[in-house]
Amino acid sequence: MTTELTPILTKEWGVERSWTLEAYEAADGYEALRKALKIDPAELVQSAKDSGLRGRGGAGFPTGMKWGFLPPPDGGPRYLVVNADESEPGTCKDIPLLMATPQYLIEGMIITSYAIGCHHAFVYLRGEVVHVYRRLMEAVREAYAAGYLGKDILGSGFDLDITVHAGAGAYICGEETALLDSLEGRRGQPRLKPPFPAVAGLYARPTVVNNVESIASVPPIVLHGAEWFGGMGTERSKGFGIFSLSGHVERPGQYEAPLGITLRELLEMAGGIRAGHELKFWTPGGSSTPLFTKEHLDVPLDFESVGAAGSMLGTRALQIFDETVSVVKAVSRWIDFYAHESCGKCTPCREGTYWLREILTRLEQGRGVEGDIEKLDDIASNILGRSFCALGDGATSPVSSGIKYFRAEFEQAMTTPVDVSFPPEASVLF
Ligand code: L3W
Ligand code: SF4
Repeated sequence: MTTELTPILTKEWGVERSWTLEAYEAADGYEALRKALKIDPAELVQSAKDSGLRGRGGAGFPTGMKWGFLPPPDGGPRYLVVNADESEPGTCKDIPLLMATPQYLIEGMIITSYAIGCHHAFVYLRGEVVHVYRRLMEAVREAYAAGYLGKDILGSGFDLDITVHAGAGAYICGEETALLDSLEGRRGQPRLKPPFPAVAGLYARPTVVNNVESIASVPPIVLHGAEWFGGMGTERSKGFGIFSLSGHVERPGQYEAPLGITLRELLEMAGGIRAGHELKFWTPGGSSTPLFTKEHLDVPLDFESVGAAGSMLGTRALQIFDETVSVVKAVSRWIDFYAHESCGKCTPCREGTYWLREILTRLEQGRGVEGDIEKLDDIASNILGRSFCALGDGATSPVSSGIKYFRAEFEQAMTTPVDVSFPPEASVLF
């Protein structure tokens, strides 16, 4: 695996005051916009398609294809909404990106808006991250002052305004249609799809909803070309991505690399598993993706290979756990999260996550009731595929995969409290 073409999005991280417009311009910032404004918008959409860029928010949907789903202009508004509600457990790439180089996102938003014919774009930011909100607001102010936003951008005749909106701290508002409801001032709950946002999104108008990292990837694609981007990664998972490594690694953090890199290679960059310990289990893309074990160290981290190995690439949030962690306890903490964040709209998820939590709580305490493990599996399989949105499906991932790979631990927990069967440092992460 060659990583010599990266880093790209993270290359300026660590540069003094990297978040300022001055620092961004000194590193070729806004060169891509200057180039894009001279290109026909339809050509930019085609170039996004040719690059093979796929959504970086979890689902991996082709970005250029999504832009291409917008119906032809009808004289009314169309919107770009950037999903910056980063909340998937373990995911920590968009927020560091916004803190280090917010202009990357703004430049990407301007180019994307120009390509799709949008004149008012929004960023929906996770509500808890007030420091990021301040940074982004200041970056937007700087971009307006320099003529990159507002009327007649760089003399091109193209106008764009950006509104930054902070949510109120609900995981479900990362689901694109719940996000749109929340942005419209309603309680954030998923909408029935279709219609997809591309047809009827914000204020029932055609809307593109893209993740922060997807849009930040647009300026380098415009600057260096679709072929350059497609030259990295694998045949169907092209380009680079930010992998967030957390947990029991020597140097946790964000590692940017071409898609298709393996955990073994990433661990080499991150100094390995903490000294004296060994890998036990990990998530390839946040807690909504089925767990992997040390058997999966060499699975290429691209959409296809991770899928073929029984999980999902998701947000590339690699949460790493060594042998001191109880799988039952980890799964139980994740289910606490899903039960708390379930929006309550549909029965399988609302009731199912409640019952998963009840059973896992008693297993953690060594108070299992005969048939509990089978019930966990049964509840999970009744949530999966029957929920209104991906949150319900995601909640089943740690449960089903935890039992699949570590059934003996669940059986032990029927009669032995987890804290007795694991050493004290087991609570390092939970
Ligand atoms: C128009 C069609 N548009 C699909 C669009 C759709 C959406 C995108 C992907 O879930 C996953 C989930 C989490 N015409 C279309 C169309 N689209 N068909 O394509 O859609 P979809 O439904 O496949 O996925 P989704 O509902 O967006 C996202 C997983 O990501 N996840 C990540 C969570 C991430 C966070 C975070 O903190 N960043 O919460 C983790 O695994 O489980 O499977 O735009 O409109 N015919
Ligand atoms: Fe709400 Fe869960 Fe149903 Fe999604 S799956 S609509 S979060 S109750």
